[in-house]
Amino acid sequence: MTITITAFARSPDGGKGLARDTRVRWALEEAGLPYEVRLLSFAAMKEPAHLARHPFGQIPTYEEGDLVLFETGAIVFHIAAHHAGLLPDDRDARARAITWMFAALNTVEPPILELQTARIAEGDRPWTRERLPLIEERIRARLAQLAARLGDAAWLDGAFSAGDLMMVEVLKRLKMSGLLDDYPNIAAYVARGEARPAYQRAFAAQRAINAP
Ligand code: GTB
Repeated sequence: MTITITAFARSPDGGKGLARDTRVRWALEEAGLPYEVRLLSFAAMKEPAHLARHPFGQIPTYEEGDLVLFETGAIVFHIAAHHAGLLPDDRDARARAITWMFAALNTVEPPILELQTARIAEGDRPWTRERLPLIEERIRARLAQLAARLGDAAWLDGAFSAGDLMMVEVLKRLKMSGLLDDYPNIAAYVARGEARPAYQRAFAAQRAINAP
């Protein structure tokens, strides 16, 4: 069955792979699944045809026959649950890998998104100067905890999993901030994820559309 995802017709990041279609492309590449992409302008994302796929008018979405999904956590989990390569077979190891997916989205990503909002959307507000160090401190606290858990392991829990895919996707947004510099094992973890051939294919595919 054909899989179709949606993505920005032109991502504001100019092909740096920061928009969330990259994590879905990466999961599809890890699973060895071909897919098509429907490119959308910002205006088209708010039109009824797309709102029927995504109630919040965002990308990415995922279509497979009659199934339509939104939310990258749900999409990556669906891919991982039905295809080999992203979740272990062992019941307990599988549950732990899923836990890391939730940890990435619910515990690590929120302060990183706050930083982006403060810098970009609220950068000209008078409170931003005082707020930024507070947000950075919350991010550092999470990075320190994650660095302690990761130690010198290659991945978070044994073999590479959808938990690592999601964690690397969330962390890579910090690369430009310099915040990863104090956590060399996390920086190496992100680089390890990005070096995977499946990630490279996903990155190249979005870059082919978005690079200026
Ligand atoms: N929780 C949802 C998920 O995980 O699927 C969040 C989806 C989401 O935020 N989608 C964004 C979107 O559609 C694109 S990824 N935004 C348009 C809108 O809400 O109207 C966020 C994003 C956008 C651009 C960059 N960038 O250029 O650097 C990075 C990340």
